[in-house]
Parts: sequence; structure tokens; C-alpha cells
Amino acid sequence: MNSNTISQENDLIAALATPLGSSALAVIRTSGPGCVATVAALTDRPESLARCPGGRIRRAQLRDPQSGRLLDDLMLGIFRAPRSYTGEEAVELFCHGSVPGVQEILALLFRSGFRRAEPGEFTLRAFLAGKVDLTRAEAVQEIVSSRTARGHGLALGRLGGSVEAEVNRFKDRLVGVMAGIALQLDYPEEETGQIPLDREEVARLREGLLQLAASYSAGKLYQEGVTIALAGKTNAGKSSLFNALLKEDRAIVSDIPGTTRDYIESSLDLGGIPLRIFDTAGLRETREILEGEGIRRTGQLLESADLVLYLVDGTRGVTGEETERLARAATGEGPPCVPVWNKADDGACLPAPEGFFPVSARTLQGIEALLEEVRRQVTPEGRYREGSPVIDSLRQRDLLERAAQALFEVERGIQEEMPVDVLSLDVQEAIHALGEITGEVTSADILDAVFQQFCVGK
Ligand SMILES: Nc1nc2c(ncn2[C@@H]2O[C@H](COP(=O)(O)OP(=O)(O)OP(=O)(O)O)[C@@H](O)[C@H]2O)c(=O)[nH]1
Ligand SMILES: [Mg+2]
Repeated sequence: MNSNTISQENDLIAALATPLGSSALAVIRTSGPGCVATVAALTDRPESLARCPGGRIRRAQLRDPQSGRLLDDLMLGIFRAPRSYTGEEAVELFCHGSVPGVQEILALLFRSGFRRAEPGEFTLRAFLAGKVDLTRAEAVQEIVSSRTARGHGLALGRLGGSVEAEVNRFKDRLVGVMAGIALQLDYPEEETGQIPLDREEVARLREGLLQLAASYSAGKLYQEGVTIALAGKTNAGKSSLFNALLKEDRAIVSDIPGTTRDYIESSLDLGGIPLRIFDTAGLRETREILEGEGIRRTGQLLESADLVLYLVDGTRGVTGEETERLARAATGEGPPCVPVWNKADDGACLPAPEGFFPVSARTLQGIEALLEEVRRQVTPEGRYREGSPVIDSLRQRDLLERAAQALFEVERGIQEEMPVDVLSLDVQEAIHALGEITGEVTSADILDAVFQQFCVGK
């Protein structure tokens, strides 16, 4: 985003808010003072639309004023300041979802005084107009990019202000602390020898801040999900397990070793966690160039996965080389690895060794327990409590940690009986960091960083 969007010029902006493609409807969003009259002038009923009150929907024909050509028969959502998403006068055009049609309408708007909105510019304007704080603005993009119902629900909570409220609670308590300090500074003669700050109270606040900061790993998990690779020797049943997990006949399964060459990817919702699952080429010595390339790529994938399910054919058992591989994984080299003992249904299947999860990709026995283990492994441990707000912004996490660090300094200062005016600097620093989270304290750089992650039209 260029810096002039931050300059609060409030010129007329327009953008397609829906994906460009054939669809029943497409929504073009516009905003800025004079927006209604500017759009109205392009229709068959300029006067009545220009006078139309906000919160109404009107039908109109959109025409190119130069050629008189009809561009669409559409519905217009009219909004008057401040009762709109951006807080400005705004019009939403509900047009037919035709790619050339939408492009022509946008081109007409851009010829008629609108400019193309930058990514996130509508939400930026909403923030600048005081409609949302920065955590809610960030939640807008988090909602759009969520991939499971759980991730979506958490982001909706943030849009509802769950994080804003929590941060403001912390801030109010710190402002209370500051007031105590100010009193002490103003009336030093009243000094009773007691320090006005309760170290335990500060410690509790710091703990709370760290708890919210730690929820980032859960937020990230539900938003971005994890990558899981199925690995093992040829014929171990990786593709069979892949299909079983997806409940569809996706990957080719055969008893010919080396069936899978290129890895295949698919996604799965595991209790709200978006999983990206990869079926990979079976590992074995090969002189075949294509298979060798597949195995090389599998190796790369196994390095970058968040978790590897290592499959062993239970009717064959573990080879020496596999024992080594699993031992390496157990020492924490590379991603964590869950050893799986497949083909448990087969009469010839040997008993699963200690630490292996016995499953059958054929009868699905043991799959639930395996998924439970996957869930256990990818869910971050720590201070996150079920039901408490979850953040999904690295920016917010860093600021919470900065505030916590400042409070740590306060605790130390209290212990060392530092003068209150020195302590107050650290309390101020914590308040400032919390203000940056909600956007009370902000700068063009921060806004740039936040809004450039948005998609256009948001
Ligand atoms: N009895 C039994 N057979 C299985 C099971 N899983 C896979 N198989 C059989 O094992 C053979 C190999 O299965 P695949 O899923 O293709 O194995 P893979 O690990 O993907 O093999 P490559 O792609 O060659 O590396 C097939 O004949 C499957 O039918 C299982 O749980 N039980
Ligand atoms: Mg396979």
C-alpha cells in the first residue's frame, strides 16, 4: 500500500469485493464523500438516487454517459455517513457476476472520479473513522482467510471485540496503577514508606498478558493449520491411509512397489485444525530416474512438514535402516514423527512394537486413536485456556510480550525499592504497547504493515 492512503484524503475509492469470475452476483464497493451522487450520475435516475437516504436499496440501470450504452441492470446499496462500513458515504453495487460486465463497470467508475482502492483500504477508513479498533480491523482479514469453522469462529469473536476488550481491561488496570503513582509523586509528604505498587498485582497482570500472547500459537494453529506428511517404504500403505483419512479414493493404490511418484496434497479439518496432508513416494533404493526424483522431493517435504506419520508394513516389520530413521526423529532431528504400524487387519501382521500406533488403512481400525495422537502433537501446550480469547496476529503477540517485559521491569524495580518515578516509566511503556495493539497509539508504518496484508475490496 502506498503512503498516500494513510493521508486520510478520503477521495473516492472503488473495488470489486467478490472474486472475479462467473457468478450470480458480484459486489463492487465504493466509498468517499460525494460517492452517492457520483454513482447516481451514471444511472437512469440520477436525481432521485442522489437524494436517496442511507440504508436503502434501489434498482437502477447503469449506463456509460458518453455512449449511452447499458452496462447493467443492478441494485445499489446506499449508505450515508457515518452509518456505513467505512463511516463515509458509500454505495455497494450488486451487479451480475459476469467477468467482462464487472470489468466494464469498474472501468466506468475509474473514468468517473473513483480510483482503485488499495488492499484493506475500506477497513483502514473504518479504523480511521473510529468504527473499529485495530484488533477488529485485523479480525476482518482473519475471517476472510479462515479455513475451518473453528478458525472462523475465533476470528468472528475477535471482530466482536474479544481481544480489544481483554487488552483494554489490562490497560485500565495499568492506568489505575499509574494514577496511584501520580498521587504518590504529587504528595510525597504523604509517603508512608510504603510502595504504592503491589508486586503481586503487577505479576498477575504480567501473567495475564503472557497468557494472551501464548494464545497466538493456538490462533495460528486454527488459522494456518499444519502440514502432515505420510512417509515410509514402498507398499507400506501410505496412499491407502491417505485415502482412508480423506474418505475418498484420491491416490492410486497398488501392490506394485513405487506406485506413488509425485507427492499428492489434500486438506482435512481435524476438529477445527486445517490439516494439509501429503502422500509421498515410498522410500527405497532406486536407479529409476523419475522415482529417484520423487524420493528426492519426498525428502525435502519431510524436512519441512510439521509432523510426519511414518508407516511401516506390519506384515514385514521394521528394517534396520528404518530403526535408525525413527531413532533420529526421536532425538528431535527434523520434524516430530508418529510411527504407524499398518495392515493390522492382516493375519500375517506382527505385533506392533512399543511406541507404534497399530492401524489398518483397509478396515480403518486404529485411525481414530492415530488422529487423536496427531491432534495431541500439533496442539500447543501452554497457558492457553479453552474459551478465552485467542489472538492470530504476530504484531499483537509481540506487543503483548513487550508489555509483559515492561511489567517484569516494574516487578524488579519494586523489589529493589526503586523510586516510583522510575517505575512509572515502565508502567507507561506497558500502557503504550497495549495502546498500539488496539491502535490507540499508532503510526503510518504500523497501519501500512497491518493493511497491506489485506485483499483488495476489504
Ligand atoms: N491388508 C491390508 N493391506 C493394505 C493396507 N493398506 C494398504 N494395503 C495394501 O498394500 C499395498 C500397497 O498399498 P499402497 O497404499 O499403494 O502403499 P504405498 O505405501 O502408497 O506404496 P508406494 O506408493 O508404492 O510407496 C496395496 O496392495 C494395498 O491394498 C491395510 O491396512 N491392510
Ligand atoms: Mg503410494
